[in-house]
Amino acid sequence: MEQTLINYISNSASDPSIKSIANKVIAEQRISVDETIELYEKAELGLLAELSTLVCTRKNGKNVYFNKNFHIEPTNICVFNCKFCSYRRQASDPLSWVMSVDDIAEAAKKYIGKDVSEVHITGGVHPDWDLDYYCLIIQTIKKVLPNIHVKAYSAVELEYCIRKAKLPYREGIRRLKACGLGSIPGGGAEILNPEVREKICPDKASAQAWLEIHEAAHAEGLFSNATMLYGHVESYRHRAEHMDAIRSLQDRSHGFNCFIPLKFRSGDNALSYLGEVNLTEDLRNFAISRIFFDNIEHIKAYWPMLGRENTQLALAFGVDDIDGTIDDTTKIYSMAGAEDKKPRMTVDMLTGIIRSAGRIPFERDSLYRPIREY
Ligand code: V47
Ligand code: SF4
Repeated sequence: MEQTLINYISNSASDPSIKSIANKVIAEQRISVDETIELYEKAELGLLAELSTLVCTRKNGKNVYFNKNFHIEPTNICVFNCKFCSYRRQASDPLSWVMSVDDIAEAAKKYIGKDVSEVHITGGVHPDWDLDYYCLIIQTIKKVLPNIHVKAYSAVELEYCIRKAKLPYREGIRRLKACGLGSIPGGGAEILNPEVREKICPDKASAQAWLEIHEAAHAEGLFSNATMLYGHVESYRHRAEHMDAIRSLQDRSHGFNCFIPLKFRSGDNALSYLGEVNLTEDLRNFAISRIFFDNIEHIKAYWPMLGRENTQLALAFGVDDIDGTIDDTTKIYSMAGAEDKKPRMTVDMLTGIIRSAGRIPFERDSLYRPIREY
């Protein structure tokens, strides 16, 4: 594999600086922010496929991971007003919802006796909720499904409820962990740059707060994910610096399980006029993130957002994780214009996508421990 790649590079017409970056990747050396921008601007798509597959194979062999999960989105009422959000509603809007503790228990009861290992909980930031309520949601689910792994609350939800409780981040996270919190999803990162946040999500947790929350979680022994919302007003430098902030934190804390590029979907939000980037840009972005993160083991393509066929294509651009079955339990992307209005995949569908891309399907748990090869 590596010899083929070296031949490919020496025969290709890539410009000299791209060749030298490629040689660094082959030699397992870290690439810089400026080199990352060069890849975004100039690298050929085929070269990015080869390099990202090399990095992916070194880390994960031919394995592609998925899990058996469902989502609970407890409310779409939110104190914040992100311009890319198609999901948030005012309390007076008929399309708003709020789940009571009983509703949460009912949602969890549907999974009693079913083969699921994870619940992913995230949603709007409700003005009346506090840390105790966030704890109660987790306790309610754990009472119904004692063995389920609870991956819950973006850093935005955590920052809000812990600040409201006037606690240090670590103490707030300790309390949630004591109630059964198992890990933290990657949402709310968007682009970790103050000027970009001012344009797309001016009022919610700052870039610094997002990083501090994840650092606090890692210090408390919880793993987490990191996302990047791309394809709106950001530049390639913003993307590279965003990834650099996450890579630097990972050097210190070692708590990120995976990196998840999220394509901005333009349906029905205040940034709809921007449109969407094309598939080539998505694939380039997956590949470059795989090449960039020498210290994060997994790159996830989130299929409800990207679509099933494009998710399969992404497996040739550094992706080794396609999230899970979801079971029609998320609205964030269907409300933002994703084609799949009922996001649900059976294990047969997930493993079929992986196998027909020439890879090995592996069910994992939420901490990426392999459960079973299919
Ligand atoms: O932070 C919101 C994104 C995120 C839009 O950790 C949008 O395993 C595109 O973080 N177009 C929340 N994206 C979801 C999230 C997530 C999803 C799947 C898996 C994991 C994980 C985490 O959704 C938000 C924001 O970046 N988002 N609106 C939109 N119009
Ligand atoms: Fe609220 Fe999240 Fe939507 Fe922002 S993206 S408005 S924080 S629900």
